[in-house]
Amino acid sequence: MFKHWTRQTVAIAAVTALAIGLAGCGGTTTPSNNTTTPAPAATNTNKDPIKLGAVFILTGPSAGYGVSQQAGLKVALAEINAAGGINGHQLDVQIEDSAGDKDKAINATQKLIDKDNVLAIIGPTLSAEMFAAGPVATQKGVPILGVSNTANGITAIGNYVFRNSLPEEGVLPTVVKTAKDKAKVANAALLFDNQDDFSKSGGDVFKAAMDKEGIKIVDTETFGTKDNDFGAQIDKALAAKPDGIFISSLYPAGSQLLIQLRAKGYKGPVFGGNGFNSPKVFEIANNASENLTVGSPWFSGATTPEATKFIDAYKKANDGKVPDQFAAQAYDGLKLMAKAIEKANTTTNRDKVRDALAGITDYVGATGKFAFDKDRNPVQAPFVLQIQGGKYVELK
Ligand code: 1QQ
Repeated sequence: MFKHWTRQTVAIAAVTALAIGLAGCGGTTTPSNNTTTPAPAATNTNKDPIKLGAVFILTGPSAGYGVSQQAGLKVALAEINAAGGINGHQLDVQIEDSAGDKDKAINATQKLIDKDNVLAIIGPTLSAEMFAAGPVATQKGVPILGVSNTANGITAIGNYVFRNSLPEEGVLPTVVKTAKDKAKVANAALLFDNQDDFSKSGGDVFKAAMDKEGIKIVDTETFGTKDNDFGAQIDKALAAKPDGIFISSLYPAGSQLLIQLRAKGYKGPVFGGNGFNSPKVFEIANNASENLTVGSPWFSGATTPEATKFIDAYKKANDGKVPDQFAAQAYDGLKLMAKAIEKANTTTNRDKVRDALAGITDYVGATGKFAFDKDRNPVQAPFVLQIQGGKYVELK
């Protein structure tokens, strides 16, 4: 079962883990600066670069997620290389486009392993893609680190599968509690995409959390990933007179659903899952996204030194754009992988990298204090955020 942490308990646990980690191994950190273009190797230029792969959605309707991931990863890559690389080796990341397609995710993973001979892989973007590509990496013994997969069961794919993205199981219960305690929701409608693994899993997690909190689900509706007319589902949901609506969906369908929900006159609160943690939501849904409440381990108003450093570097490299959760998790993901490779002190041994990654319990990244649990899932606590004026604002 996923532990329900608050940001405070995580802070204490991580500080304890840090103390133990430092006592045990001397603790290494990757020095870095704000440079966003790769610098030449600081010292030993004749060392071969270390090659990693990444699989992100860079085209198609859900590209907003992957384009942010690529931008976040590139900020981390520039920092790592500007600081001299990993044990004197520059880092090279081959990025492949999965387009949100399971087969393309499998092909990209196979290509990265068989042709590019990468040491490890970051991604793919969707849980559905990881369920397809994760077994390939596992079978070939290549560590694969999801930086945005939040469905239940991701790391159960196999021993080489990791994620630094907080599962919905660790986020949505906090959102549901907020719905009950602050928005006084007692009767809810639940709408989710039942074709996409993440969205479906989020629907299950929402339901379990509402059952636990005693929120009555007065209607449940499903839809497809590519649907764009939600009239029938909205009519049925509103007929049940819910005082709160919960949605688990990727942003293309989710944003249209928000627009149509408000167009049909629904004025009550709406709560969403991880798919809504993209600025694409207010780009597409505009005013209809106002007051949408979500949960996330990333808050772009975070003021820790690590978050501030990342936000500044990201803005510098991306025309002043504020990084979203997907950028932050990809940035932290590459830093975690670099730290594991440094500790494993190898350029070729994937098993050593896997073991070093599994041993990370004392990391502090842009998204805060971080540890892998024994099942290679992250230990982190979420913020509850609300879209206000086209921005995510923390709800305290
Ligand atoms: C998943 C998700 C999506 C929202 C990632 C983009 O959380 O597929 O697991």
